[in-house]
Amino acid sequence: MNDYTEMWSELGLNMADHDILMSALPGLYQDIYLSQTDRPQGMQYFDNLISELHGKRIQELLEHKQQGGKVLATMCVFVPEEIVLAAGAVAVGLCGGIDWATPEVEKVLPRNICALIKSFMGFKLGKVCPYFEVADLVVGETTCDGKKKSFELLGDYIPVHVMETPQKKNQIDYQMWDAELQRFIEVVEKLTGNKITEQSLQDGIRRVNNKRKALQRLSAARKADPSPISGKDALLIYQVAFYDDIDRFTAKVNELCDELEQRIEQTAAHQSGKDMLRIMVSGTPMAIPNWKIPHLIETAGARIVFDEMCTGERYFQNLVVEGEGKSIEQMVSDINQRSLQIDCACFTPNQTRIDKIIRKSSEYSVDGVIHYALQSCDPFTIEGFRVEKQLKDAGIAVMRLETDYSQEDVGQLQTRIEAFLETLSDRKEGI
Ligand code: BJ8
Repeated sequence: MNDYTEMWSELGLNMADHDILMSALPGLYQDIYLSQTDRPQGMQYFDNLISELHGKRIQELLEHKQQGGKVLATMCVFVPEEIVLAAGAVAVGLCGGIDWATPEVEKVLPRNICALIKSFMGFKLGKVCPYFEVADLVVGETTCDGKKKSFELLGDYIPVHVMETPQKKNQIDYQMWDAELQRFIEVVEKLTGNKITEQSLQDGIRRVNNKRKALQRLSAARKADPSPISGKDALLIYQVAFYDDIDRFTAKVNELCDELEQRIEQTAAHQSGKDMLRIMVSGTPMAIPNWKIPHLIETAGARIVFDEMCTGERYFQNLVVEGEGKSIEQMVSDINQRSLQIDCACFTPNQTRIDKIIRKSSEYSVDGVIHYALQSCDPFTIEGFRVEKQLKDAGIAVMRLETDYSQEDVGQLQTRIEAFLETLSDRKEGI
């Protein structure tokens, strides 16, 4: 492995704590990922990315900055990457999948706030995340109250621009979001010093759509029975999608899909996913390295075939309508239309999400749905009740789990997941 010590030190990371963080990752990755058998060859690229999580990509971002480029850090799929690219900047998603610097965080945030928010705050306060240190601007949003208020605090440590996101799928919120997108163009142009043109926005839309199309292709491959890739591997790809170089990532996902499609054609040649229960996971996004629930599900012998999360289908399910000769206003409206199809629990009402879970359960021949919410995440925890009721009414087996990033409840979760899978097996066998 390359030595990036000097780079991390120049970025001002807390080197002792960063060492502790990075020394935990290889063991965790070995246990959760590399111990899997019959993985597609194409996963090698993504394994390398994880082993270089704070290395090569950070180096690339620094090179981009040396050439005058800017880096914007984001935490939500509402933030339009198309506009960032159109101004010649790069968007990177900030992780928030592990507890960090909790005592420091709890000096500025309440204890019972969701783990994702505490985590990103901890990464900044603890100075262990090079993506935070490389970023010129954090683009926050008002999706949920916890994030909205936390971005105010985060603004004490790094420049933050907060976008007011729609809460309802109606004309008023459409117009409000349109104005927010226009304002975002101004912010990005000012930061980068680059004017967004019709051509550059059209290119940005095309590049992000290509990434989404590759991810849609991956998702389509998982429909096959047996599914040719583990849910954990698919999740990793969805997580990496937020920070890898967009065009290289798209090409690598397409290469992997070539392999998966071949696997599907030659089912007998791979054992991956054979005779396993097929599970959908739905709920709060899972940021790197939050692999706890998928690992428990798949070690219990089931296979996740669909992720109804923002680290999953919500990220790429719809494309921005493309077309030649459009004005910037028309393209912004296209981006807007797509945003209003995201079915985040921050919307009210959000029936389209439940309808989609029911529809996809059938399309992906799912045996059961595990609804996952981070503790203290009001939008997803509350919506979980409705999801459970309507799925049960539709005859779909469902279990709701609430957890955080600690390992303390692993035994309890394992027991519940195994019991749920047992009921699914009995149901399948008609017992
Ligand atoms: S579009 S899901 S990425 S907001 S877990 S911080 S909701 S209290 S992450 Fe999300 Fe955008 Fe929606 Fe997707 Fe708040 Fe819940 Fe915490 Fe959450």
